[in-house]
Amino acid sequence: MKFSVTTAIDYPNGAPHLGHAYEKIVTDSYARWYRLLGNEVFFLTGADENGQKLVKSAEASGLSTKEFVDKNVAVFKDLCAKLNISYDDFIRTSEERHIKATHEIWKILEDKGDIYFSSYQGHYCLNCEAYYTDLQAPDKKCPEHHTPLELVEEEGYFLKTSQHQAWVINHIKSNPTFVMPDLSRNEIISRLESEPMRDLSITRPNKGWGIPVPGKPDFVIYTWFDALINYYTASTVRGFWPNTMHVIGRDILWFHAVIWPIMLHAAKIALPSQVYVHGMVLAADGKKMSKSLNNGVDPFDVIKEVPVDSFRYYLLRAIPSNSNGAFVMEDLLKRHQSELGNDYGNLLMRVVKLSMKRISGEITPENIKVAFNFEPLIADMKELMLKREHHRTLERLWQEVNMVNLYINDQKPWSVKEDDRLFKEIIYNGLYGIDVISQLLSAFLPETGAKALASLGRKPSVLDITHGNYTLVDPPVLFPRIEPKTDPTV
Ligand code: ME8
Repeated sequence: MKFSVTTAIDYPNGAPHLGHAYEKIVTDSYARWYRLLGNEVFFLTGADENGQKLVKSAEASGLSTKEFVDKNVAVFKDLCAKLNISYDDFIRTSEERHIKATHEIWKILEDKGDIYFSSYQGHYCLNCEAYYTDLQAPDKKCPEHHTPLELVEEEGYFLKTSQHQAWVINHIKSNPTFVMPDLSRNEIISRLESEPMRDLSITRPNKGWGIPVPGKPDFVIYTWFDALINYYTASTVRGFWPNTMHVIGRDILWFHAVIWPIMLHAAKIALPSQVYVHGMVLAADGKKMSKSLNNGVDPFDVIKEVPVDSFRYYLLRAIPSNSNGAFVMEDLLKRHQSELGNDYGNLLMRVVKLSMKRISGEITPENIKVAFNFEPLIADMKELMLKREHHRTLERLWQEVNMVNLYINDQKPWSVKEDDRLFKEIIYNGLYGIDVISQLLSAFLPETGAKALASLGRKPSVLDITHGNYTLVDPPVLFPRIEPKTDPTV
């Protein structure tokens, strides 16, 4: 299957925060999972550079907008590298390829009569780069940021979104996996059914930043209109549109589940297959992370304290895939110690070491009575990933880690003194368990999977559960004991 998976493209108006790290890790795991199963995957991420708020933040920093954006994008890319994010393309919306594609879609919609000139009055949040209706913000405060909305009155160009309201409701209702999970699907249906849509204002006065409207240099294209097009720009040339899963946070659901499908539908372009909405990572106190509350966590600080895979594991397993969850450093350290270090790391260490001590580093499956069948595990994991429940997928995998541990504890290979055949059988089964588990784990914890497989003489590739030979080498300590040194709360 050819399949593409995307993150939202981030606003580079500061350093990346924990929410950005979370979304990239989640998306990366889906990309790696589908690659592991032998699919051809295109993983896209990038930066959203045309918003007016970037101009404002750049002014405050003393840099030109271009310098400011370039500097921050480099930090986002550095974070991706440190987190082992296996993206195939990083699109920046200041790039020529994106500007060209945006102009093409603008022209298609204009030629079809879907764009018209008019004036508008509405309440705007610069942080969201979005208008809010009276129903959404009766107190004229942004429901996301709780800051006063600005009354904006402008002339400009509009997209006839309102005429597609019934169509989009029908599309979401008749495609149950188009918006996942159900909580988000229901939220969007209820919003769509609660008030008539207004046409979308898709330009701003040109103040020197953004993509100019073709043939109308006094205007730039509204940042959300151009930003959404990034997915199509980058995926199409690689032959990956439209079998696409968009991974986004709740705060930008409306744009992905309503505006984007309408833009595509109006332009007669095929729709992506899914919008999967993850929850928000909250501060340890359960509140939204914010500079003013001083409760934010810097992902760079966390990975100075713990192995990157402990960070990935914690975010993937401890934060439910379908709701918000708090980031608690002590919980991360606990899981690092017990689930990763004791359950998984020690299993690898003791089976490989014991084998290397008693028999040669080469071990083959001849005359072995097989102890494990991993087919049901793989079927369960596939189903859970399809339901976009990655936290439960890891939970399920850990049942198997525990089962292999139990097998080794019950069989006590260290006390099988005389019988070399039995010793070899127990060890082989243990290694086979570690092999399959590590292959499956490599989708979520790529560094760990690769290191564990290397100590069995194998390389991560497409999932292969046939019984083969193992050439053992000394395993590394994957999850060393950690005493918390500094407080990563910033
Ligand atoms: O919204 N926990 O960019 P962005 C989890 N440029 N996810 C979070 C989060 C948190 N605490 N905070 C933010 C934008 N996110 C637009 C997207 S796409 C065409 C344009 C998620 O930098 C957020 O929900 O504000 C979004 O999916 C992503 O981070 C980028 O947010």
